[in-house]
Amino acid sequence: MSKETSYIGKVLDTVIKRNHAESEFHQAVKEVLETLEPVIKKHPEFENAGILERIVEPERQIIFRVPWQDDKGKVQVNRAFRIQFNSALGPYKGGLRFHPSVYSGIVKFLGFEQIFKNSLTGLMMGGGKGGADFDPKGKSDSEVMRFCQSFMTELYRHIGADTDVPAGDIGVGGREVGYMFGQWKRITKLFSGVLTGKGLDFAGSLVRTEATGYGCVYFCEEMLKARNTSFGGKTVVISGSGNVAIYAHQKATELGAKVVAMSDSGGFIYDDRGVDLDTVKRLKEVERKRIKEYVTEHKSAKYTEGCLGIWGVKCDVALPSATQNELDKNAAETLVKNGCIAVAEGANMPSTPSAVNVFLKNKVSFGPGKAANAGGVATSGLEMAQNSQRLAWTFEKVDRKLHQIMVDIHSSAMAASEEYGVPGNLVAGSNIAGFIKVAKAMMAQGVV
Ligand code: NDP
Ligand code: 2IT
Repeated sequence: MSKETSYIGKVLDTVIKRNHAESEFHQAVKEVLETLEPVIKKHPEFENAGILERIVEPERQIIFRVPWQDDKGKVQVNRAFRIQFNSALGPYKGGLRFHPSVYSGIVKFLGFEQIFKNSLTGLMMGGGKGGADFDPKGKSDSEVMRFCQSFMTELYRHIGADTDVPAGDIGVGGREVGYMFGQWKRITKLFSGVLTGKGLDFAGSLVRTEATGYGCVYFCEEMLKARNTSFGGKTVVISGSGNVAIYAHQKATELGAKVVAMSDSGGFIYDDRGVDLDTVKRLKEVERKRIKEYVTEHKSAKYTEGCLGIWGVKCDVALPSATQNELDKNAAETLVKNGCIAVAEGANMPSTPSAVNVFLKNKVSFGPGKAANAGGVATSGLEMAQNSQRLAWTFEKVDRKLHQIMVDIHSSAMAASEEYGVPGNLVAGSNIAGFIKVAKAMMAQGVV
């Protein structure tokens, strides 16, 4: 084993020991560190400065109790987290996830990914993430509001427009951000850009709602351009039917593609005439119903129980946009067999490591989440900029900036992949380009 490998190996061992049984965090760290060997070779000063040891250890972790009363008057208790991972490039920035599966391993993996993603955007943002094991599904608006208020009654001590700026993620959308912002404002007497993804009437940014899905498609468009093709006439499969999936569908369709399948945690729909987005938006955004209801309105469409089956639908482009590890090796092999040429991750870490290997080996263009889904947080950064200026930019202006950021991320990841001897490998290229900026900032800021 080379010296570089053993440095990386040692850091990985420590991560596994220190963060016992947090498999998603181990997976995310391993995926990044494995690609950094050529960087450590070129920059031996990083080892002496303990850059890797520091970058895998969150600067601060906050875990707190969230008690709230349900509609029957019964007190419920959830566990909540905010991980302030790395502030080398700016205030901690990253979403909040409300889902029963949330525990420290999930929040840490997401916070770790966020460091490099935020670095790739070129904006002034460090990495953070948070959430709670609260399930908004089946809860009334009042229950969600009481939960959000109790959650913020503790979180407010730790956040601020220049300290830590949360936003949405799974289970946290405009409704939840609104309730949290209201409670934060009430406690602090301030009105500032402490959260992003706010409503358009109270200092939210145009395009933030659409940004992750649009950004993912803009990024994929660059991947397709590099193969001398485009979205025009392509058949697309998108997993999930939440915020990211819906707006990925909208943009891909606008660019001439046909989206034939979407899903939720229950199963997937297939509609060979193209999934009707208005129906999905109404079912998911307004009525908060299950995707299987789609087939009662669209008789020619078919619903299948279980999420994994969606990868069996023949397509040219796949945009996994639901959750981590939702696309495994078998699914990847099926996609390859069916002629899929590009996969761009709308979700965070949706493809398992062996699925990624299948894509890379078979020359499928593969855009990892930390690059392909960076449009959401990038537009959050644009929301912060507008809030600081006390201005609101037009839809066209924000969209143009988002588009340019996605194009730039693609080209810097490509450039890094070439410079470090893995041309075209966007996994390595994104990790390297994101990491180097953070590492250099950490070196310049001393041992902190
Ligand atoms: P939403 O809550 O809006 O939607 C999530 C979608 O994924 C739903 O369709 C949901 O189905 C499905 N899903 C969630 N958990 C599971 C699961 N365990 N198995 C199968 N399906 C599941 O979240 P977003 O669209 O915001 O987030 C989707 C992904 O994108 C996440 O990985 C998130 O981290 C990532 N992301 C989000 C960004 C944003 O700006 N919102 C930015 C960058 C990345 P169901 O309704 O049945 O639960
Ligand atoms: O994973 C992500 O990048 C997000 N959920 C968005 C974070 C943000 O601060 O907008």
